[in-house]
Amino acid sequence: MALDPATAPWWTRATVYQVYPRSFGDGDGDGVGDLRGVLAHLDHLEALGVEAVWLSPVYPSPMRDGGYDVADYQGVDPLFGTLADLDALIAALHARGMKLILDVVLNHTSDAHPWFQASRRSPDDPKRDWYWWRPPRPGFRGGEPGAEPTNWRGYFGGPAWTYDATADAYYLHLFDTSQPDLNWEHPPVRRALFEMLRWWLARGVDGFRMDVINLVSKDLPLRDAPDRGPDGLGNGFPFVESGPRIHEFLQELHREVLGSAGTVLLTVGEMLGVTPEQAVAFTDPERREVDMVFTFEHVTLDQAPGDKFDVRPLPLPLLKGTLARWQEALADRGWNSLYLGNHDQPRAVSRFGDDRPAWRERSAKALATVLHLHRGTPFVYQGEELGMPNHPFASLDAFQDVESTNYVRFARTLGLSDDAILARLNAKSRDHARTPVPWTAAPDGGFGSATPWLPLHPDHATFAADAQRADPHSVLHHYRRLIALRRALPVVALGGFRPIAPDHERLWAFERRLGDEALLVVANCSDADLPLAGTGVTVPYGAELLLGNLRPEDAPGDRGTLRGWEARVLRIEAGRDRAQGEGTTGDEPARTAMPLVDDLRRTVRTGGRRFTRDERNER
Ligand code: TEU
Repeated sequence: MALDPATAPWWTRATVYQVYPRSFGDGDGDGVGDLRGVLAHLDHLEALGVEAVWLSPVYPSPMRDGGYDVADYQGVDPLFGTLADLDALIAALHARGMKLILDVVLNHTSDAHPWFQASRRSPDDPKRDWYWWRPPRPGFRGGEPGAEPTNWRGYFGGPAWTYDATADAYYLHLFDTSQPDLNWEHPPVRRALFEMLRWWLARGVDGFRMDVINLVSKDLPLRDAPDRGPDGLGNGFPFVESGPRIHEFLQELHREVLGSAGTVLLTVGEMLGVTPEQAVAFTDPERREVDMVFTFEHVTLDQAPGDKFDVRPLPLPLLKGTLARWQEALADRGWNSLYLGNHDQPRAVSRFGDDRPAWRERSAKALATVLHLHRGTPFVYQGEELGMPNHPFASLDAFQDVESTNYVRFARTLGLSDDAILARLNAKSRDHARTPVPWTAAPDGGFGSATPWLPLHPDHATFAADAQRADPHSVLHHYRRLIALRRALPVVALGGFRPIAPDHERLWAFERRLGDEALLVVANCSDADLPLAGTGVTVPYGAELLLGNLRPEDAPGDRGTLRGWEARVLRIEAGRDRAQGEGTTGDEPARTAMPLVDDLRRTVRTGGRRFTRDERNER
């Protein structure tokens, strides 16, 4: 897309930080993070340089699914504080030049929501059609095994239908039994949701992260899936992912809601099973749907089909090739989001890097370097900027997440031993992302509660935020530099992307180019030295190191060799890069730890218009 740095929306050069409030900071010492805990750490976010905060749900909720089971869309659960606290957070973020992206769950509510309570009461209730009610399968009685109206499996395992005795009917829930799906076919549902979204805009939120938004259009009539898995259930996902009316619904939402905002919002739709080609249609600005989508493709590569906990090795060419395909598909129209972790995924450094003590810090920086030098809007998940690893859970009863506890039951029916199940959950449970953020080395990690709802990492002192703040070579400062680089350099935000050496098993390399500005990014995704000669990477004479990830005390490789998990961002001068032979390493400094990005005025000498902080889009 020929995006002009002068007019491109603010989010093309912004980085978004995700706060999962249960685990960020505990303001009242009850063991669960809250809004006052978020307010207490705004210095951290401002120093990091993120432009927006995506806040996971804080609505009143029975908390069967961490608050993604919403009982009231227009309030705050007492566990997290009050609506006044949320208003205060919005105001405090704005005062610091940051924005708030609200997480909205529009596909389903909690079964405790008054809409569902009314709906289940009787077939004549005005809210009856707000959800998906169906009679038992013909020939079966309600509640009998096999009586479900379709054979679908839910995303958390088990049948996607539950019999409700009060209603004397089944309701559809693609997630937990306590999360009934809303019926978007029924116009009053959409009207109510859109009115609610306008209410939040009027309260000052700057955008929406839309939970599983591409599930809201179901392929009708609801019917059985052809296949059946070992649990006897069928795969109904193809009937609900990006269904027939999804584009119509999103365009209606855009028309009815987003147009009423006074500023340029950020909207990101979380989309299951979406292809890059579909993503173009969702994010092409001319179609007015969403600004970007969260794809799951790159976070489902390390698993057996249909079972995220059945972990498979992930060859580097598959991972980088997947990201490269998304870069290419959305190069001319649409926009990518970029992420390696969130509250549903294991910790990025444990999954894609190397979390052994010798490599944790450097591999976390290498992964961040690679991701943040792609084209798109990066999302940093809380703790990722500290290089937080997975939690070493010791037993199955230590897990709290509904997806994990359901999986324990399912895996036992497959005959897996408890040890095998524990190994799977220790690789993939959503709880890894949900342990408290360590702010200090104190026993409570500075989180604010003696006994937090999930335990602190036993090694939390080694990656606590305060020590990293004091250490210019920490993972934290590396993230800060990456975020600053995107904001300063149009080639990072908007430049074209070209993969290099796509089949190399250890080297992640690519080029970015905008006009006569070009960057070369190289990262060694292994713990062994990696000579560049023969890899296809050409580092031209005059290449200038913008950012590396070694510490000053680390032994540097020679110019043509990357040390274990070393990553470099090099600026190459226009016209020089193609002229040199392979393996040339030119003037590139051997020592790569210098944080040159700290003084961009010095390092960015030639051409290339720079972004300035004031370039906000107002409409
Ligand atoms: O996630 C969508 C979703 O499908 C994830 O649950 C994902 O499939 C799974 O975690 C990967 O194993 C969203 C929210 O991010 C998640 O927290 C909610 O549980 C879910 O929707 C239901 O609202």
